[in-house]
Amino acid sequence: MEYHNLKPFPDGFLWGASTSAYQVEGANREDGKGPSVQDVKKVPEGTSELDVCADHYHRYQEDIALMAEMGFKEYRFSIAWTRILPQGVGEVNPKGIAFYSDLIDTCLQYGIEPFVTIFHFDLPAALAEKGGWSRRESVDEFVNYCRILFENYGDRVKYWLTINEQNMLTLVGEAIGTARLRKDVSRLKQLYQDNHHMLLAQAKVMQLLHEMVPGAKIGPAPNISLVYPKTCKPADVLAAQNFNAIRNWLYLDMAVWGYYNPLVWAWLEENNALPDILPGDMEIMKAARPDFIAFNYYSTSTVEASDGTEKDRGDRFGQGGRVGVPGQYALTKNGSLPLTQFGWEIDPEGFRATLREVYSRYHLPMMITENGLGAYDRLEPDGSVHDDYRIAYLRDHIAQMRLAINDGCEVMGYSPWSAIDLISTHEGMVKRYGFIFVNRDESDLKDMKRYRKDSFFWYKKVIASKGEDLD
Ligand code: BGP
Repeated sequence: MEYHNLKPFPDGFLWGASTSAYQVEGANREDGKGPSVQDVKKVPEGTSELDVCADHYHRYQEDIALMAEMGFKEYRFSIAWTRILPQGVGEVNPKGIAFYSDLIDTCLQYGIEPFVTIFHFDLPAALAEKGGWSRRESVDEFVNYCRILFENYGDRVKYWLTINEQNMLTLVGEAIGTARLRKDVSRLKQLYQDNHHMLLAQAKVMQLLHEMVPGAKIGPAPNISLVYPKTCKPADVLAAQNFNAIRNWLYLDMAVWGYYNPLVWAWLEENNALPDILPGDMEIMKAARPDFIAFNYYSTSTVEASDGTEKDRGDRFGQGGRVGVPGQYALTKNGSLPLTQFGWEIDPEGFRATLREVYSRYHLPMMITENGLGAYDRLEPDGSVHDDYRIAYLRDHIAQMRLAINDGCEVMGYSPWSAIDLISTHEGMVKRYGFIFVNRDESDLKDMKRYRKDSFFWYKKVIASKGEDLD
């Protein structure tokens, strides 16, 4: 669809950006914080440890002042479960409560809405030791943690996100350092049992927030991107439907409607991997409803029909996938899309297509909680950083988002990844995403000084013009 007169971004559109605790804060052994699975995992060879990161824990005031200078209307950050409850359950850590309380107040002083992710890949190590999400008790442990958050911050935080990228935790949990595989059940059965517990925990928490803080809003935050068929051969189209169901719709069908996606159900059944569901679980899922759908989008995926020989070799194929699933789909390169310096496909039109598809399936307002470009940025002697490639990526995605709004999609806000440089999930400090450059490298912490990249000034202009001026 083409438009001659574009509608503007809606009033109150939430422009901002995102981070997550274990990637940005550092101070991972300070002030009573307990270890999370991220703190105890072995970081990929040659990449930075997660003990200092961007040192946001000590410098958040300076960082939020810079976000305010860009004109942010919201800041999406995550709360580290192990700052609040060092062992995941039990004793509450007052210093952890105070830290996020101060961070929230700092945002509010600048008129920035805190957009809080409750859980972003950093399960308490103490709970992981016991079996993490594979245990039924994990549901109540998560609800207990959330109750503490709602009691302490519910008076100030209007927007909550349950679980960051639950679909990636299920699809590539090993790559994120979160999945712990048991010996007594198949890999598939365990992953989808864990997934069932997370879905149930999410449903309970959405209801809990609505009871405890009337008016507050909550939603899931999976990584959603449309899956294309490689060709128009019907077998490729069926393969794309399979992966769309496994990668995307399972999570949103459950969060919004409270039922298991039938294609995924049939696949799990065929493989003796159906999760154990207790009486009452499905009623809880059905009764809960999110206020919006948040999702992270980096690029689309492309698949073709499986020839039945794909093997799970444990390596990633782009974001959110391995080689494929025999009998379901085979991942393949798109072939018509440019790549980032780190080999990720770039597909702004796919962003519009994804927004259209999600909205037509679920009819809920959408919040974009991640989108961005990881690159090797260079700090010039005069303190500038010329990241025109990032500006181009963001500009093209914002333009497509505006077209999607004109297509009738309801979009609440845009919170790209990341507000400030931080440690990448897999590729260390050298893979930078931020508007703000942090002067450190993989192992040398240098002076950690903050510098405004070219994208900082550009995004400031975008926000000031309410998305009209993208040049
Ligand atoms: C998302 C995660 C983020 C972030 C981002 C970029 O999947 O929610 O935590 O890491 O991807 O990925 P990477 O750091 O691997 O480049």
